[in-house]
Amino acid sequence: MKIGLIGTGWIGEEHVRRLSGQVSGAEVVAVSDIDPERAAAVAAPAGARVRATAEELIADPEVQAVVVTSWGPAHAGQVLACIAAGKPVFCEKPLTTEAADGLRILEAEQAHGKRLVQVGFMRRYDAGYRAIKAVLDEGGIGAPLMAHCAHRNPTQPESYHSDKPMVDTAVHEIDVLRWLLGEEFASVQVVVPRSTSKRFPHLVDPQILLLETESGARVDVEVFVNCQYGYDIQCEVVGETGTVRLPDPAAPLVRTAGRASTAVVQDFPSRFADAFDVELQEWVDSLRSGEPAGPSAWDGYAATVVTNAAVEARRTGTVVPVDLPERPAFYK
Ligand code: NAD
Ligand code: ISE
Repeated sequence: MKIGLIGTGWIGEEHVRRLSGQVSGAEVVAVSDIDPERAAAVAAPAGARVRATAEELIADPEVQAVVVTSWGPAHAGQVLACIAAGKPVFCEKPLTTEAADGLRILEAEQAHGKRLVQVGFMRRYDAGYRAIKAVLDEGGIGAPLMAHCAHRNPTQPESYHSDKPMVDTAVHEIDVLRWLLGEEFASVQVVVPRSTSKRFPHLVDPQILLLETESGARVDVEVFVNCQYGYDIQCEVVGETGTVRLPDPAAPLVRTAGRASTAVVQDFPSRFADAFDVELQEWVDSLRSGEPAGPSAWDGYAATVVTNAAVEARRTGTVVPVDLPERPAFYK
């Protein structure tokens, strides 16, 4: 599968490296970025061409499928251009920053008649989350009633602002809990504890999302992006007859100097490295045998509707309904 990639920033470079190395059956033949020097630096080790614009890359006859790793606000136009060209597109999260743009993608893909879009919600490919999904699907803890989640980053740069905990960070829990519980969210509220002193002054941190699903299950997500001590992802689902908890990454227990300790992972590239590998391999495999099978444009749209509602909930201090239209039969 000959791939073109748009947006050669941090994750774009990681995905070029993966697609040129670990992932079998894939080759990156072209890249593009609004920063041509950056594009050239990422293209060189992969032996890829640099295309001057995203439009030129999508139109390149050698490019069979596209990866979009540009900034969130650029995703919608680039994904729509891929659909117009009839080319499969893997788009990093978020699919769109505005829900209205997500609707345009759903309409365009349905008009095309078959799935082209996959969204980069890589937690669905993490071994621990997949094990939780298997327990839930086989009824191992009965009907799920609650989930308690924490999403902690050690620090964030100054550019990270107070909507980002929802739009950039908790979007992962929003997607993975929709997938684990097999239903949509109906409402969201944001509760704000005292802020940490270890943050840029403009940022509200931590924040707690309180979500309710259509059937009345409750999910709480603590988003704490300046926790200092590491990159820590926690998830426990409580059902009628038991609970299931996301395992921490395997790490040796060290006993020395009167203490027993295990290291905490420091960043998301290490925590989810295997999930990123599996995600891109399964995407390439699905394209070679048909159409993408991972998180769909509907999943990307639904997540954005929830994050948009969460932003409003924090700003207004109210419980905000998640205004989701009926899921089209195309995405069932
Ligand atoms: P980044 O800022 O390092 O890179 C973004 C790149 O896109 C930059 O090189 C920029 O020049 C380029 N760009 C911006 N607008 C463009 C346009 N219109 N056309 C072409 N190139 C354009 O950011 P990043 O950390 O690599 O994040 C990129 C995307 O990946 C974001 O949507 C982010 O949310 C997502 N991401 C996902 C995960 C995950 O865990 N799945 C992790 C990190 C980032
Ligand atoms: C980043 O964009 C990611 O997607 C990471 O998975 C998340 O943990 C981090 O908070 C985001 O900024």
